[in-house]
Amino acid sequence: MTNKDKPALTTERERFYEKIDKEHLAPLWTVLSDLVTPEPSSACVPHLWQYGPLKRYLLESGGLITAKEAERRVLVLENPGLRGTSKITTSLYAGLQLVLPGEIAPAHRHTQSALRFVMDGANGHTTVDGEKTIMNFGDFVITPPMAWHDHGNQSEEPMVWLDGLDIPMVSLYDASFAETFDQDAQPLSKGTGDSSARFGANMLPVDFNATGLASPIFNYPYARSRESLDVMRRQEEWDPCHGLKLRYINPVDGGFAMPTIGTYLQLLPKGFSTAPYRSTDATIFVVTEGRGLTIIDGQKFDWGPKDIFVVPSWKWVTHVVSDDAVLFSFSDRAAQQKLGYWREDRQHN
Ligand code: GTQ
Repeated sequence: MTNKDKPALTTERERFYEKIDKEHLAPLWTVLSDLVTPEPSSACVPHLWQYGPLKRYLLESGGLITAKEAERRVLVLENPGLRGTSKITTSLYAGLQLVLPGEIAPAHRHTQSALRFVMDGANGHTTVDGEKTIMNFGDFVITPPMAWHDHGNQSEEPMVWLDGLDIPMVSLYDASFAETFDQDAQPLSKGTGDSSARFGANMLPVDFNATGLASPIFNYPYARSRESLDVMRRQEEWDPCHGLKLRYINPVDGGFAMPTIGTYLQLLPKGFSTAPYRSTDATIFVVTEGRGLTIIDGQKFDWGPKDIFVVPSWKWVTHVVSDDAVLFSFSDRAAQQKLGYWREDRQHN
């Protein structure tokens, strides 16, 4: 489809539109070029949140409301182009969650898939369907659709993590269900580490049959993913657009860890500049280590540890790295690939 001009508005046409409007009808030809665009056209804009102020506001919210009263004490990262919609991109929600020492964010479950990426603190926990996992900096933890989950913090320090959920996708389909559990913390039915023992050692229980689309591993510890990047680095095989980039997988089928959200960890060495890249999956990046800047659609964003930035769909992106950097990222690529929408484009030789 080309970018045609819209048909002119004549008095006669206008009168017709008014007439059919009363019958809940509308002419396609006045809106077609906005509906079916020649390439992605999004209200989502590039943006960066510095971690310092984010954490200060989050701790301040800790003095205003408990995790229990809030159910989830979270500051939502709202894309400046999508204010009032609780979206960081058109299809994704992100927020920073605080659990103070001794608190519990009570058990509930919902259709929406959630990821946690731990930003601050150590030895917090999440319990997912009867199994507790301990959360430390950089750990990537998932909550599959309709899995019971509650969060707690038995450490002495505040726990802060980034939540990423497919809330806008579930809303698009009007498919949301949610329930609360009748106790704050659900009972434990499995030992800590059970899932990673069964599914995280490059083995699967004999006769295992997957029941859902989400990975049966629900904690991907940073220590292990980080070590993989360090060992891979010795080969000096850098992708021009991504440096070294790994995808978190569901070990059952090699697919994405989550049904709708793709998650990644990448290493970019000091002095590296990535070749321009764009893709249809708007992406949220979390700087886990290092410093640099990212140019998104010509706009420059300087970043340091724990800063969070968003790259909209189909905008050219280049990272320029001043100190060895590790970036965690997530997007709706898992959904787009399942639906056959996803595209990418690279500028390099
Ligand atoms: O931890 O279950 O940021 O249900 C938003 C909705 C976190 C959670 C959020 C949620 C959760």
